[in-house]
Amino acid sequence: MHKEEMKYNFSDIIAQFSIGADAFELVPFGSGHINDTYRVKTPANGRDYLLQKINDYVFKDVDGLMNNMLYVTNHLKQKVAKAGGDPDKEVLTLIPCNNGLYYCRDAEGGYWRMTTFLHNTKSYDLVTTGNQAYQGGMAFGRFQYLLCDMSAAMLVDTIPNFLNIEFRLQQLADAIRHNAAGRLEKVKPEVDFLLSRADGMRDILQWGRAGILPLRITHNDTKFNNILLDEHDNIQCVIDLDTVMPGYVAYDFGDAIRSIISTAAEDEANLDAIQLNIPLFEEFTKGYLNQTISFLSEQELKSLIKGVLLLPYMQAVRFLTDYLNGDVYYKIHSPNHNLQRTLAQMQLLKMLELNKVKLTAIIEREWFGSY
Ligand code: ADP
Ligand code: GN1
Ligand code: MG
Repeated sequence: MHKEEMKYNFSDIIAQFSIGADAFELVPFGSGHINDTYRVKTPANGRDYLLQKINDYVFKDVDGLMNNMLYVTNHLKQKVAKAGGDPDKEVLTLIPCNNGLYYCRDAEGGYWRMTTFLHNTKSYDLVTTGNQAYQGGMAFGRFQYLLCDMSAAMLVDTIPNFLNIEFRLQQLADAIRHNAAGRLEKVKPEVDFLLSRADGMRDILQWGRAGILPLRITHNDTKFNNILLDEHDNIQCVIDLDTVMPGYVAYDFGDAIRSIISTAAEDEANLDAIQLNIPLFEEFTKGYLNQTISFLSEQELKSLIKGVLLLPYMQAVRFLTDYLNGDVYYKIHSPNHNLQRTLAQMQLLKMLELNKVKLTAIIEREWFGSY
């Protein structure tokens, strides 16, 4: 465990959750950029749990966030049970605290929550097989399907304007103006590249405002490692529900493709290694449409390709903004990590732009094939 983590009194924190176990073993877990995650093993009752310190710099309304998570998991559990599935395995289960809530505070005011640990599952940072991609499409498509009858009014925006590109561009403009970390000179070409594309990236937002696209409940962080697959690489559970809130389906489609179509990691330093794996795109699209064809409108279908270009673009804007601000948002593992991430996302965007016609044709073919 890092020195930084030694400062938490884990015994006191874990004692606040109703798990009936004193002795535990704690292992830092996962590769997320936002929360701190630990696997808690409790030899006494033989169960494992997942403990998370919620990043309250990123999520200002933890109470609202946890209410969302409870509504969403309850709704999903009911639907999964109705369909004959196993809600304990296919949906996250929150552990209540002694205070009657589903989160507790530590002595420093930090926020913690716990879920059951789902055994024999895997999450992948990089997709390698067609089946994984297909299962990913099924997982996020089914997630949207199961929530499409839940009222969006039930949920708060856990991060206001989270995937609003105009807001993200405004944040970039502010970061450029303040130049807080003194890094602006170094990233002029990247700033120019991103600003030159800004106008073409507003379509989804404009279609939404014009009522052409419906606001649905979406996941909004559909990186492939936010799905747990079982030991046979079949979908088991969609995780990381912090950003589930009203959104457009193209956001989920585009962000998932961002992590599925690239042959390299999100922060790959060797830009030549970032190529498109189009067969994986095809498989994801098949799985996604298999689950969503019954409720998507034609206009939503047309928006999917826009999401494919928008999400890597928005991610580059967000990474560059954080780089200019001095790395205050995402966890970084090297001094220029946010810049490296920006460059990788820009490279991915260039490859996607070159292949836009081909990718659009695949979506349309799979759409008509699904009827
Ligand atoms: P972050 O917001 O930091 O990305 P996640 O909620 O995605 O946090 O969790 C981080 C990682 O922990 C996931 O990528 C996954 O590997 C693992 N994980 C999360 N929840 C569970 C669970 N209930 N059971 C098993 N593993 C889990
Ligand atoms: C963050 O928590 P994690 O690593 O799943 C971020 C996403 C980004 C992603 C980029 C709340 O997700 O929006 O797409 O990093 N989550 C938040 O890897 O900002
Ligand atoms: Mg995650």
